[in-house]
Parts: sequence; structure tokens; C-alpha cells
Amino acid sequence: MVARSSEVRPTAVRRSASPGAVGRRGRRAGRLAGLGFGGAALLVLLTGCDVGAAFGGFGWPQGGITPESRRMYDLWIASCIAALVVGVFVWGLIFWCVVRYRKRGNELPVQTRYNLPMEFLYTIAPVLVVAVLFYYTAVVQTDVVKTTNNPDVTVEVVAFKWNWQFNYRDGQGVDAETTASVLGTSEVIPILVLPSNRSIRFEETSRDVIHSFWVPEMLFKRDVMPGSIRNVFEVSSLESEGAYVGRCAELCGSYHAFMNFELRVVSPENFDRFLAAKQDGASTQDALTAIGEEPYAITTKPFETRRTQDNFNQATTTAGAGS
Ligand SMILES: [Cu+2]
Repeated sequence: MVARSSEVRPTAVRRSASPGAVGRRGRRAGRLAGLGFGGAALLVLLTGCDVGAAFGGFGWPQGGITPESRRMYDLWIASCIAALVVGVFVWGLIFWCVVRYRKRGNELPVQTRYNLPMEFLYTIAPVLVVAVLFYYTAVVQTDVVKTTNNPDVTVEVVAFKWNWQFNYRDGQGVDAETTASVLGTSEVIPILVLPSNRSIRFEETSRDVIHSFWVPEMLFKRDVMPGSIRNVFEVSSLESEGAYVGRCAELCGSYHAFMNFELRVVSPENFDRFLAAKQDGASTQDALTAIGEEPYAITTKPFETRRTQDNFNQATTTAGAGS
């Protein structure tokens, strides 16, 4: 005989409940679930953007200085809240089942299977969750990597083992000309001076191996490739003036960890004066002093390489030496 019902009753006798009692229990459970969801939604609405701050950004770095970094931050916070709502709902169901269907004697509970609505729910619900997360991720990513035809400032980032050169360009692409340049050395940290509230285009190229341009406060890093690959990204605005450390985020060799630079965000007027001074032949330090800025990096310092004639390239002195 084929069982028509989704409930396969064991041989043991099951306690029966009156239809009215089952209905009341169902309505009560529905009200409780509604209250739970309503409370969670109200909490999120009331606390708004402060949810992220209250929970330390859920592990995401806070204090981004570009609109793009804020959008990524908001996506992360919203994703965490969505995950928590789903998680609390599932935990609630688990504990409710544990209590509601705990063992009450020797009788077997109803053995449920082929429950189509239930199977439909746990197939469709995760697909919907992933689809919504994917949609918002794609929207934010498209916005973050978007480039425009006429950014206010174009700077070429040149990485090499183990330092940086920043070239201010008069246009876009490899055919544009460099109008001023900042070059880092082992003794002087390179300072990338950029204006606030203007759109910036970064065009990256490497002289040797793969490096990665990273300013943590921009919440963004992008590999710097050698050869003909020229990675480009833009920020629509740097919103906070100040000094921010920048790093190479790709293991590029022995002194990779020493490849720091500084991003110095200044007012647009001061940036124009800085650039004019550089184009007139002033050194980076003199041009910075002329606009009232610290001439040397304040967020990082040159690293002592401790590389001497005696300890560098030891292979020549120890070759063949065994122990
Ligand atoms: Cu590097």
C-alpha cells in the first residue's frame, strides 16, 4: 500500500489533540514569529547606520575616506545583519523544536517526510538569499570599479623593488605626459599628495614584479602589474584631509615589507600650489613646506635595511661551506 499522507504513523499510539487546540497553537506560534521579526526589523530601523559602529564594523575596517569605501562598508554591515536575522531565525527554530518535540515517553513522534512545502522552502529560501546578496554585491562592485572619461586628477603609480614613484599626468593612458613626479628612496618615504573633494584616477604599472597599491583607509587595493597591463581605478572623492600610510600588499621580494608610502590629502587650493611648485622644479619637500605641510612622512618612516658589505650576498663568502 502506498502512503498518501506525508506523515507516516508509527505503530505506537499517538496522543491526539483537538483541532481547536492545534489551531490555537499555530496562531500563537505565528504571532510569536511575527513579533520576533517585527522586533528585529524595528531594532535595525531604529539603530540605522549605528549598528556597524556598535559592533565594531563586524570586523570590517572603519574610517574609510572615500564614498566607495562607505558603500563597501554599508554592504558588509547589511550582509552581516541579514546573516544574523537568518541565523537567529534558524537558531530559534532549532531550539523551538528541541523544546516542543522533546521526548515525553516511549511513544514515537510523527515521522514526517515528503513534505513538499517544507522542501520547497529550504530550497528556495537559500537561493533567494544568495540572489539578493549577489545583486547588491554586483551593484556595489560595479560602482567601486567604475571609471570616468574626465577625472579631475590622474596619477600614475609606478612600483618597483622596493619603492614607489608617483607621476602626475596631463591626460590618461600611456601616451599622456608626466608633469611632475615624486620618487621614493631608501632614505625618504615618497609622499603622494592629492586634493580632497576631487575625483582621482590611479593608473598603475610596475617596473619588475607584481606589487599591490594599498591605502587601508581607501578600503581598496589593486595589483600593480609589470608589462603592458595597466590597472586603473578611480575614487570619486577623498573626503578627509590628512596623512595616511600606504603599503605594498603583494609579497614582492626581500624588502616587500619596507615598501611604504604616504598619502597626503590636502585642500584643492594647496594641491594646485603644490603641483605648480613641483612643475617649477621644487623638490617634494620644498613644495610641501610651501603649502604649510610637513615635508617628510609622518605615518611611517624609512626602514633600516641593515644591508652591509659583510652581510649582503653572503653566497660568495659561504659558498661550499658545509657543517
Ligand atoms: Cu611590492
